[in-house]
Amino acid sequence: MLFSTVRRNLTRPIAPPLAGVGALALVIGCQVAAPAPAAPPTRPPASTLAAAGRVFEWDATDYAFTTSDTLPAGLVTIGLSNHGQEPHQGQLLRLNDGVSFEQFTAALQQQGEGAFQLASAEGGPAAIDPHGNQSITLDLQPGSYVLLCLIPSPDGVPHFVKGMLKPLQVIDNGAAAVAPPRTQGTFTLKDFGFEIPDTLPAGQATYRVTNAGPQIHELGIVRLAPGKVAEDVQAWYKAPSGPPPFEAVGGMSGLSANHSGYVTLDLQPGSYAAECLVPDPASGVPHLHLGMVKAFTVR
Ligand SMILES: [Cu+2]
Repeated sequence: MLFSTVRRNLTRPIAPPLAGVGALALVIGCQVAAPAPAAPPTRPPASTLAAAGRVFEWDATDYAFTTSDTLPAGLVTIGLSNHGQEPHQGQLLRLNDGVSFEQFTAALQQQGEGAFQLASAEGGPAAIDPHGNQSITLDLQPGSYVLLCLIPSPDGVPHFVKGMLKPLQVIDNGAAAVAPPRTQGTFTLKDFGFEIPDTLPAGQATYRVTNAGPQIHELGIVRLAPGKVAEDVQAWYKAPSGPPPFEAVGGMSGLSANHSGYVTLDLQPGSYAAECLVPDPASGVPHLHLGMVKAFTVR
């Protein structure tokens, strides 16, 4: 009963064997985007934050996280490497003041993502396929946090039920603030769409990701298989059969409205899509099917 209850409310209600990104089909050809304005050379957030001891490398396996138990408040960079055989994400939630980890996990078992009302979504590395890695940078407030992976296995059971759920404490250690990473632009998430350029440059670049709300949104990034378009991704989530027509390459996990973070991408040339699999609370329909899928080209 626990599993079925959770599944009914899951982010990925159709329990695809893999999580990734969706993509809408308005792939109106390859729009020739204006060349990116002469942007300053990318400076990954790690360089600034590493000197301040604010870079953390975490590991995901089937089905556990290896992480530090605490994080310093303020800007931190978190890299998540997937050593498993299934895709994994790291979703950070900050528990509302007065809510305990036990209260949250009890609610999670009973209500699935309905439990998110006891917390705020603070981002994290989005779904990455095996052998992948994603780094994000967040400005964390002190408090009690939960790290979890919402992706379901092929058996439909979400990874947080299988062990990918752990408490973390974010502690104000009085350290001096560090400068935020330099970015090459901002991606905006909203009900229901992505404001992302049609073309992004290949190679490493850092972008600010902000959620204009009002619902929780994520930025999942998938690389489309040869010949596949965004509609193929949507269709696969509606009726998953066979391997997905894409590879999950990261992005930013769920952010509550008016929350922001930084995602550092290192994309190869190709066809991609951004997707949001967070369900609409009223209908349970993933945002992917409500307009939150956008194809883009990396060149
Ligand atoms: Cu969304």
